[in-house]
Amino acid sequence: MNESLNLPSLEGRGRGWVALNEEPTAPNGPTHPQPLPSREGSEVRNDWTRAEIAALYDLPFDELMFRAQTVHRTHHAAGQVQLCTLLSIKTGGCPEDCGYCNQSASADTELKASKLMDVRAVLQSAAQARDAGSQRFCMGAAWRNPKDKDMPAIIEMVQGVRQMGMETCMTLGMLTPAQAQQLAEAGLDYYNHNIDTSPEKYAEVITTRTFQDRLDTLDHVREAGINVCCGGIVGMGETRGDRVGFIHALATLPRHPESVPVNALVPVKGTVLGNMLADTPLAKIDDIEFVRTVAVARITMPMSMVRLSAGRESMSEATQALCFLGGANSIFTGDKLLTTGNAGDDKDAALLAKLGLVPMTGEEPMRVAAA
Ligand code: SAM
Ligand code: DTB
Ligand code: SF4
Repeated sequence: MNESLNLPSLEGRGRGWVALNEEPTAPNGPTHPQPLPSREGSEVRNDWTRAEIAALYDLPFDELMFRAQTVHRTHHAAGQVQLCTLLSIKTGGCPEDCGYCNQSASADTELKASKLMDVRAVLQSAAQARDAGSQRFCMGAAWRNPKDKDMPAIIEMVQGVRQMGMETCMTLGMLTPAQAQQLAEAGLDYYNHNIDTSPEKYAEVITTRTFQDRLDTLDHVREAGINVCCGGIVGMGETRGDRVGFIHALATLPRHPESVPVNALVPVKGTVLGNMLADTPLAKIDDIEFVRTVAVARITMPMSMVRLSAGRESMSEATQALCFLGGANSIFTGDKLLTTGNAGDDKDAALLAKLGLVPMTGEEPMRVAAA
């Protein structure tokens, strides 16, 4: 695969990130104490109550950060951040009506809809991401669900990216059990499918599918043996109670998602929620409330990777630093998410260097535990 596409080799993977850290404190970057033995409050539980989660949110901020760090250091390599890159492989024209999304056909945006990309172009993007130090390549399609005719190309993409030595993630909408099985056989590592918000808020944001539809696809993905990436969005005008309900729904799944993306709404003009936020700027999520959400996710899902996802472009370095302190340990890198802007490699490399954080090298805790 590498030869026919003349793709760069794996040598030098990650160098861009290390090179910018001009004065490393040790040959391999800064050193941090590694995971400590299990501590009280760090055990994995699936029986969280909403009252317990609400009480975590209510903690004094320093206590919340302390608990999140304690849990984090029990299960994760401190100071390491997983780098993932996104690519929109099929953009716009989506029949779903998600109120936050500019790829919905119901949104009044200028986004140009396009067909499924060629496999070759996808693999070229993946090679660039790998050479910029990314560990996982996440491919997203603006579909309600993939059609069976799309599956052969999708499978080639998964196989090609894996051959490059990167982990693969796809987000294609709802899956049938048979499609999940096909993706598992192709070697897909992760499937991203977000519950997005609390069960109560869900129908206010999306009317073309139900919360239960999401859970059904998550079941199909689990049954096929694919790792689950599932999270949601804060800053959609939801209440604290909705954020509690959102974390509760994730933390009481029979098995926690291996990855939990926490997105801050990117308000895009022409979308229902982007317009709402433009009219009522005070509805924007408060930075400290966002950090609290990250920390509560970390405490309630101790072994999951917590990914600081959409919204980082407009987040200060200080807020991002607090998110890392609160237990976030994964980010999307590059200039673009799917269709909207992202912080960009130079800014991120500078931020990680400033904070003494290094790209993750090891395996995720939940996968080690399952092996
Ligand atoms: N169509 C597929 C689906 O909905 O599952 C995959 C792509 S969809 C864009 C993936 C996720 O991106 C959504 O579930 C949502 O959480 C997030 N997302 C989309 N637009 C966003 C926005 N404007 N701000 C923040 N997150 C957003
Ligand atoms: C997730 O939770 N966030 C990513 C990924 N999963 C697919 C997507 C964010 C999309 C932000 C809006 C855009 O760029 O289109
Ligand atoms: Fe379609 Fe996904 Fe956007 Fe919803 S979030 S409109 S399903 S692309």
